[in-house]
Amino acid sequence: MPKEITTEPVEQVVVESSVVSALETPKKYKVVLYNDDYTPMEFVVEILRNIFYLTEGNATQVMLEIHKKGRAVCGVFTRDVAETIVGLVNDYARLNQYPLLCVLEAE
Ligand code: TYC
Repeated sequence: MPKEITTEPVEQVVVESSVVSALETPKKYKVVLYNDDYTPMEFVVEILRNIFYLTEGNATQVMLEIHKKGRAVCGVFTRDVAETIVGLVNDYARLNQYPLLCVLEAE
């Protein structure tokens, strides 16, 4: 005699709105570099290669975009990563006595 198949009622899942928001995709932040008249082009390329991990070609393109247009988005990251990058860039620029400015912007 085959066992009778019974369907268990599906447990209702109640998710509070605070839990839902915790599960949403984390916000992203743009990391932007600004042009100035004193920071050497090679220094900006070095930063774009060593901190943003751009290739030499891409780093040169982005540096020239900043030089010509005044600013450029160099990458998009989660908040923690963006804050860390901004700190590294500004600290390294100041250590070398250049006014290079790096900021983050919410997407
Ligand atoms: N304008 C700078 C120069 O001519 C080069 C430069 C590029 C500076 C990008 C900052 O974010 C920058 N030496």
